[in-house]
Amino acid sequence: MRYLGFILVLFFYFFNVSLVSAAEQIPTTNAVAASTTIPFDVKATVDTDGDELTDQWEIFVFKTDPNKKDSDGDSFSDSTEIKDIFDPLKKNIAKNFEDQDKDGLDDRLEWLFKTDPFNSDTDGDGFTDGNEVTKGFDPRSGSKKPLKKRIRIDLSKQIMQQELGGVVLANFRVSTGKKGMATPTGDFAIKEKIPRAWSRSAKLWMPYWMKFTDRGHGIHELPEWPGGKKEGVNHLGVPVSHGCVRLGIGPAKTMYEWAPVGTIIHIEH
Ligand SMILES: [Ca+2]
Ligand SMILES: [Ca+2]
Ligand SMILES: [Ca+2]
Ligand SMILES: [Ca+2]
Repeated sequence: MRYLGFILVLFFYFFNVSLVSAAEQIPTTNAVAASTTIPFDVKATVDTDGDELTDQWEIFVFKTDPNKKDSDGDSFSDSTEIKDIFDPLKKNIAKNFEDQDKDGLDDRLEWLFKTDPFNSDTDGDGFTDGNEVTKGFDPRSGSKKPLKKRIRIDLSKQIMQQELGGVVLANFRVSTGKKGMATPTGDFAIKEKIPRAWSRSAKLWMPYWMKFTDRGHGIHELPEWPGGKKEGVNHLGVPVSHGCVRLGIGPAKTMYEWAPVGTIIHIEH
C-alpha cells in the first residue's frame, strides 16, 4: 500500500506526458475535432428565405440571417452580394471571405463550387479543394478533365471577370476603348500570348499581351513608355484605350499565367 501514491503519481505523469506529446505530434487534431462538432451539412437543402443560400450556409458559414433575404437591408440579397464579392452584412463594402478549413479556397468559392467549407478535400482524391481550383480541376469529382475557363469583360462596368466552370474567381478593374475606338463586343478567343509586346503605332510596351482580334485588340498590363513610366495608372475603370483591354499591375500577370491560348473572351456592354 505504501507504494500506491507513488504508482498513482507515475500513472498521471505518463498519462499527461502522452497527451501532450500526442497533441504535439498531430497539430491538426484540435482543428479536426472542432470541425466535426459543427453540424454543417453541405447537402442540406432548406432555404427558409429563398435567397439561394441554404440555412446551413447562412448560419454556419456566412453568419447571415436565414429568415431574411437581405440581411443588411441595402436592397441586394445576401446571395447577390456574396456572388459579387461584397459583404452581405455591411453596406457597399467588398469582402475578403474567410477560408475556414484553410484549403486555399475561400468560403465564397466553396459555396459557388458546392464544396464542403469544413473539409479541405471534398472529393477525397488527395488534392485539396483550393489546389484543384488553382489547377483548373473540379474539386467535387476526381475527374482529370479541366473545368472551362472564360474571361468575361463588362464594358459598362469596366470590369473583367475570371471564370472557372461558370464561377467567378475574381473581378478586376479594366480600362477599355474610348469613344470612337470602342472595344468590340462578342465572343473571341486568345490567339497569341507575348510576355512583353511592342506597339509600333503607340511606341509603347504592352506587358502580358494576349491578342484576341486580327485587327490588333488585346488584353495587356498598363502600357509602359521606353523609359519605364507607366501610362494611365489612374485610368483603370475609365475607357481611355485605343480598343485594347488594359489591366493593372498584378491582375495582368495573374490572367496571363492563368489563361492559355484558346481561352474564350466574352465582351459585352
Ligand atoms: Ca437562405
Ligand atoms: Ca444585402
Ligand atoms: Ca476553404
Ligand atoms: Ca480534392
